[in-house]
Formats: sequence, structure tokens, C-alpha cells
Amino acid sequence: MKATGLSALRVAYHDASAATLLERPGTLVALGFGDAGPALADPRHLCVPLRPLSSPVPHECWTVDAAVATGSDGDLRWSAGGGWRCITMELDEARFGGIDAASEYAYTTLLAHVASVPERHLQRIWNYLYAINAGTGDAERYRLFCNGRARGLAAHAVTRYPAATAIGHHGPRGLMQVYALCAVEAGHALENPRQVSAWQYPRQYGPTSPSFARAMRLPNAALAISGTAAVIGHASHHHDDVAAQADEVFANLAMLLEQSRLAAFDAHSPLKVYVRHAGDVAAVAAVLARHLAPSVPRVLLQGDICRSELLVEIDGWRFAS
Ligand code: 3EB
Repeated sequence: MKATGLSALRVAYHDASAATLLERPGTLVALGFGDAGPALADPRHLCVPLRPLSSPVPHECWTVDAAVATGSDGDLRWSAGGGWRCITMELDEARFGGIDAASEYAYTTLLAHVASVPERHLQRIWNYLYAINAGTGDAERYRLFCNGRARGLAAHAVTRYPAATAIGHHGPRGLMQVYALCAVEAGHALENPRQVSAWQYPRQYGPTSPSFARAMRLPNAALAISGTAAVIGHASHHHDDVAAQADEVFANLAMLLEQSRLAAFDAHSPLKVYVRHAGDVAAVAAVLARHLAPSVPRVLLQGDICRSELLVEIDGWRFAS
């Protein structure tokens, strides 16, 4: 145990099956990718419907150095131990009449749960949304999601936003997945000096600016990095050039590490790389090979980024070596 009272949290990719990982002591969640079969009854299992573009396809496993309790609370499933809590939610938008109302419900439900437990500090959240770029102008589904998310956060007076990812999938129609990491202590949100803070994006990107921080320094000093794309200032750069976008992503990631006085990514820095077009995977892999040591764990997934001109995005973690 650290002096903070938080147990060690680790995130790593493992090739073992979800069932095997869930039998191991301290497993908080095992996240699968793609078409990995039906969800297990264990509330710590979630399969993200993004097609893997690299192999082998591991599970992303969150582990604590403590006993883990699990349960459910209405639409939520949770696990907690050592001062950390993972919450997962899968919703069908059709129940709510659309993505806007579904995302408001997801956030109010999540925040109500978080307010009722010891791990009451939201650190990091992932949003996997069906057909994120469908619809035009302010009717684009990502923008509608931003509207509902902002109403949900406002209902709970949340003004210090978590780090986040919002990626589109082409799995089950209307499936919204939201999962989050919370802790008994607050983290420290970080912004990127190369980028306008998302919540200050100008009106041209939608009626509600996106509610997320660029990264979160977790209370155990690890860095949880939000989905990072080729955005400089508030503008997307390098339209139609996936390699140049990937290089720009690394410039943004380097700035976040520098802000945190953290060294380069290493074997304790699992990254997820979202690639819009499967045909771009070789070009992206080549850029990754230039910027990352071979020891840096990475999973490439086919996913749509929240602006249709963005072709690649990276999120991940940097734990102490
Ligand atoms: C960007 O920089 C890219 O709406 O939660 C990245 C991470 C992006 C999170 C979100 C959106 C979100 O604006 C898009």
C-alpha cells in the first residue's frame, strides 16, 4: 500500500482469456475487443465493439493489489478494491429515443452512483458510440452526445472534467458503452498547451463544447491520457494524411508527458490506437515504430474519431516504470 491509502493500480494487455484473467486475484476489469463472444456474467467483463487491426488480440486488464468486490446498480456494473472503482454501462439508445437522451441518462446515472460510494472522484471515462459521425452539422451524433453529456454533468454540478475518450463503432446499432475509473482521492487534470481546452472549443464544432480534460494525473501519479488526435489549437490538421496526423498525435502526447515531467513511454505505457480506415494500418504502424520503443504495448483498433476528417487517435496510460 502507498502512503495515500490507495493500492497499486496497474493496466496491462494480457493474451489470456477473460475467464482466466477474472480468476486472478485483484482483477478490476477485463476489457475485450471486437467480436470476442458474449459478455460473461461477471460484472468485470466488457467487450468493446471495435475490430482489432493487430494481433494477437489481448485483453486490457486493470489490476489492484487488494481484494475486489463486485456488484450491479440498475444499468451499472461495478467492481471496487484498494481505493479504486471501475464502472461499466451498456445502453441501447432506442430505450431513450436517441443518443442525446441516452448520453444524458448515462452520465446522470453514472454520477449518481459515483456520489454514493467511497471512490467518489471520477478520473477517466471512455465512451464508445454507434456511428459517431452520422448526421450533418449540429445533428451529427457526436455533437448530440456532447449535448446530453453536458446536461448530465451539469445536473451533478461537475465542472472539473475527467480525462476521456469518445470513439465511434459499427457494432450493434444504437449500442452505447460508457466505462469509467474512479478513486477515493481526486486526480489532477491536465491541459495541453498546444491545444485549446476542449470545453473552450468555438461554436463551429457544435452547440456544446466537449466536456473532458486532456489527461488526468491519477492519485497514484500515473498519467491517464485522453483520446489524442491531430488537433492544434482547436483545428484539425493534415486532412487526408494519416501519417502526418499520427506524427501530430505524438507531438501532442510528448507535450502531455513533458507537462507531467514524465519520461518517454515504456513497457508500462499501454496505448490504444484508433484507426478510422483499416487500409491505413500499415502507415500508422510505421509511425508508431518511429516514435515508440518496441517494448511499448499497443493495440490497434478500427474506430471512428469524433470529427470526420480525423483519421487516427491514441489514448493510454503511463505508469511509473
Ligand atoms: C479532440 O481533441 C479529439 O468528446 O470525450 C478526444 C477525446 C476527442 C475525448 C470526448 C473527444 C473526446 O477534440 C476528440
